[in-house]
Amino acid sequence: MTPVDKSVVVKALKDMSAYLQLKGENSFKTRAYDLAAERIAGLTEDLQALVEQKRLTSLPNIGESIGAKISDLVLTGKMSALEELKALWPPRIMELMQVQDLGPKKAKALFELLGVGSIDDLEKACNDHRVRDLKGFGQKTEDKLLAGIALARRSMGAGGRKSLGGVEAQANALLAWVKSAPGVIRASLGGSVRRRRETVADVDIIASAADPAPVFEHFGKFPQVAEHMSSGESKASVRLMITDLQVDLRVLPDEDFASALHHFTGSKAHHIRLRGIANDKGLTISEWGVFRMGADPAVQKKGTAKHEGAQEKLPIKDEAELYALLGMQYVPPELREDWGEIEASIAHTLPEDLITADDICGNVHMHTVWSDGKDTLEAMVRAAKELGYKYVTVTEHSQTSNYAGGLSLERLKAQWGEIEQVQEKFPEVKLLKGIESDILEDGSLDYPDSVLEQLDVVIGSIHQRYSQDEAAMTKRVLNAFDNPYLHVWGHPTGRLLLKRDPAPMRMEEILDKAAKKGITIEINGCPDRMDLAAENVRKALERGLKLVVSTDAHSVGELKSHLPYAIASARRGWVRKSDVLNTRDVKGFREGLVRR
Ligand code: DGT
Ligand code: CA
Ligand code: ZN
Repeated sequence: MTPVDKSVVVKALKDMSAYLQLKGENSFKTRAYDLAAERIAGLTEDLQALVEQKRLTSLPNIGESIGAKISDLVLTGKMSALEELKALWPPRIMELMQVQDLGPKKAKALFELLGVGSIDDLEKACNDHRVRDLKGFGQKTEDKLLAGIALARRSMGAGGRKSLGGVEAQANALLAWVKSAPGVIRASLGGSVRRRRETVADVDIIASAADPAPVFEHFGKFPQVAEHMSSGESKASVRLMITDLQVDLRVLPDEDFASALHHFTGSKAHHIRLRGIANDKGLTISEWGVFRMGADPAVQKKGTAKHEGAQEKLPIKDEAELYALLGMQYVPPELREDWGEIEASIAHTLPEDLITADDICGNVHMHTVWSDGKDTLEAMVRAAKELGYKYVTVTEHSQTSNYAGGLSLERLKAQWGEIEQVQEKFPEVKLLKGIESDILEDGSLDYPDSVLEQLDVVIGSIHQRYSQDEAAMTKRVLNAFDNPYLHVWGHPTGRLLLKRDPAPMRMEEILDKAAKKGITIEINGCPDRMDLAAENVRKALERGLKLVVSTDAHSVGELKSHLPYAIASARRGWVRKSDVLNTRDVKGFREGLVRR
């Protein structure tokens, strides 16, 4: 049995809470599931082991009943209680909860009185003015709901995309499952997941085996499969429970694996360009492999069709060979977007030293229990040491972020005492005193200069008043860059993937000023942020700006788990090791932070 990923358990518990709310259960009961979800999310022990050793209920907030449901999911791949609850409602009922001002009570009423079971139904009911006559609704509510629907549609993402961070664990679990299928020789993720786009529509897996049938059979038995959507000779698709993730599996003979992996990694835009280049060299590239076209022009014309007859199929052992055949430098998957990589690859000028996680030697941007982090400073530093970090920057929230436990001046200074103590315990990890200071509405930072001056690392971030227009937001950031103590611009656009758009701002102008002032730009690895986005990272590099690749860790687990998302954005933005300050030793890192 493949272990069920923790994130799936967390989602299942949250769904339990939501469906119980819909049913009208009391808040005491539903809250218990939310608390349990939080507990599992923050778990550092192995969940599978806890279940097998029947130790779940030793955790705070996990009682007998919830514990049994978690065990059910972990051991069988599905949570029967949740599936039973879900069966009582139309499949898309939970969409309604995405609409602002629409809680479980109203959703229930809308379903029971009007048969509304999805956002589409709701929109229709509002447009037909059927909602306003319901008790407790009215015309105003109807208008508000329509506005809320538009917003919800946007936040649910165009075409139901999901965040990379939200699907990756399940995708990897399924990949491991496919690798264990009878006869599988090679298997890999493909598509946008392999290119590490921040949002993905589905998961693509490519595998090789002499006989695909047993592989598909095994694939269909993955414990979390909710629905078999389609299956053919070389492809099968399933939808997974709880996350609703769609996964396509393709199985081919091993000799076709490399070219198929390349094809199904995409992107489409990259491939369209490649096909043109191939054609010029008398080659065709397609999902069936790489072929040399026959001399006969009639055959040449057929090049993009089925490839029989006079065409010679070329053996491709790996993707590097495919690019070499085209006279091109190997293009890493993250770069395959037709964002200039084709030209650079032909000219052999793609960066050879793209940043990797192993290059990072200091952890930048973290929170502890002093603000809204879950773990103590000592626990964070111990974990940082175990992960091999040579230094950490202690950057709590500042006083304006009181909702996130932001530090008053007194508490900031009190923390310096603890930093000294922890430093003595862990001489191997250099602790740098810092802050994540709010950039206030007018662009000023949240502490007086006399305090900022005493800090090793000052990150400035926007946390409130996102609703400013482009002019005001741009001015706010430009003003912040005039502060001589600001080192790093934190999660620059404030976006939350699929939830909140980037704040409107004139990015080029802002980056120009950052370059002039020597501001460092953060690539934030929180999987809900991945901010700055790759396309803007490119713009920062064009201006010679330095970057930090940061975790924004709020717990011990996130010190490790967030880094890959920052690295993904960095690589997609063509970042080299030398562009990133926290690939340097502590001395080099500090020298890179400019005080003006
Ligand atoms: P997604 O799923 O929207 O997040 O993005 P992708 O890139 O994973 O797109 P997907 O799953 O439709 O297809 C995976 C790859 O397969 C894609 O990047 C390129 C290749 N592919 C799929 N359909 C076509 C097609 O019609 N033409 C070409 N040239 N390639 C295709
Ligand atoms: Ca895909
Ligand atoms: Zn922040």
